[in-house]
Amino acid sequence: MPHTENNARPNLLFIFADQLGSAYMGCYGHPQVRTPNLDRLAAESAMFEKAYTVCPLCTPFRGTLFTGRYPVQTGIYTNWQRIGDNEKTLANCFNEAGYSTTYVGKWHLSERKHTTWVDHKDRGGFKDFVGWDNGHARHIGQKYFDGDSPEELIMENHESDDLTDIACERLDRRAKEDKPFCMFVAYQAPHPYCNPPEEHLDTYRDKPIAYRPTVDHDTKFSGYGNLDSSETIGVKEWTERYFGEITHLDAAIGRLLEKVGELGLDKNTIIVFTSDHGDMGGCHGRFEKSVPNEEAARIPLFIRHPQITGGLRISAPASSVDFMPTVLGLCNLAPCPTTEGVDYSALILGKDGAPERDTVIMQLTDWSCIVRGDDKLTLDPEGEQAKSFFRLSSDPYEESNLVGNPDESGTIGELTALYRQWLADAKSRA
Ligand SMILES: [Ca+2]
Repeated sequence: MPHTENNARPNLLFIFADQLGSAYMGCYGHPQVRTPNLDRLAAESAMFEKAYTVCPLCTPFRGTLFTGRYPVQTGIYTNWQRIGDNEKTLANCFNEAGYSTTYVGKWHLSERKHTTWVDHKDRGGFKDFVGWDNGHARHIGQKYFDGDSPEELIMENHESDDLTDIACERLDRRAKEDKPFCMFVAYQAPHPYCNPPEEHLDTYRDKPIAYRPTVDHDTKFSGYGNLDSSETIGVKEWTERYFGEITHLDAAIGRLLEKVGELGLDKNTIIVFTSDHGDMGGCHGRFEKSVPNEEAARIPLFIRHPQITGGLRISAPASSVDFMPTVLGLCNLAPCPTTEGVDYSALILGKDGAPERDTVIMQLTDWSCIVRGDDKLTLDPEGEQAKSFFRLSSDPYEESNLVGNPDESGTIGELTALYRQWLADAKSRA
């Protein structure tokens, strides 16, 4: 019997992008980037208006996603680290509850620095695994590995298309099984260097671009995805390619969502869409991530639940540390005692007295950040020195650093104390 009936054990399809900031999506207000399929999914979902990654970098994001714990607790602060053997993972919880667990796509959560087979011990507990560890290849000719075979396979087409085919084939398999599934699909798009098909590049090429106001047009991009080290591209070409890659990703995800409907899985499948972090896109003179700026730190987050009709907008802030407790809650699984985040399932389902977080914490090796409402304070990792303070309500593009402004010293002191208390508590639970 296919597991499509509405019951207490819904399926989970968790789709996430790599380097897609919410600032670059139609449903989050971008005036130009076309994301019609994701916009539709957002309109049918509980959409978080303000979601932050816990850490704007691949591996630490993934370390938190699959443990529900902060970098200071997992020790995963940088790329090329693995989940510790003593951590209880999201897939462990779903396996114990009788779900099948499937991972499709880019993993990037081990100590290997090249595109390789992912060893069983590094798979975070996922039982069916098709993907690869790390590796960027201009999205064309991506290597991957299927299941238990170390045989190297190559994606013949654009990776977003072939990955969607693989995910659809896995959905076919899961739909025939007599148990619920937990399936993650991790796209590498729109991680630069972007290489979208011509039709999507043409949507933006040589058109007037709606840049964010802080873009520095002299910024140069280099170094990723087989670009020669001497080769650089400017903001205009970078942006055309990035926007095209996002629109192509949107089309691919549209196809995946269609498959869910064709198989009749939409009646009992929770669908999550998010990303690990964003990209600066030339703002303040830089590309890439690893900084607390909104362009890099704010991520899309929407969750379509069979019980949500007509969509829901959630203004409470969310962090990627909340993802694990929230999906466990939505699937009616027991909470995992080691997770740190807020279980937002009650809020998503409109229950009274549902918990919400007041502050969001971000961490990286050389900075930490606390956001409360529209106040955003960045500090050194131990919280001893303020680096920047912005009031996003009046300064959404973070142009006026208020550290040193005597009018703000009270708020900065208060947020610093909150951060230090949080850090002490988090360390005590590490
Ligand atoms: Ca990433």
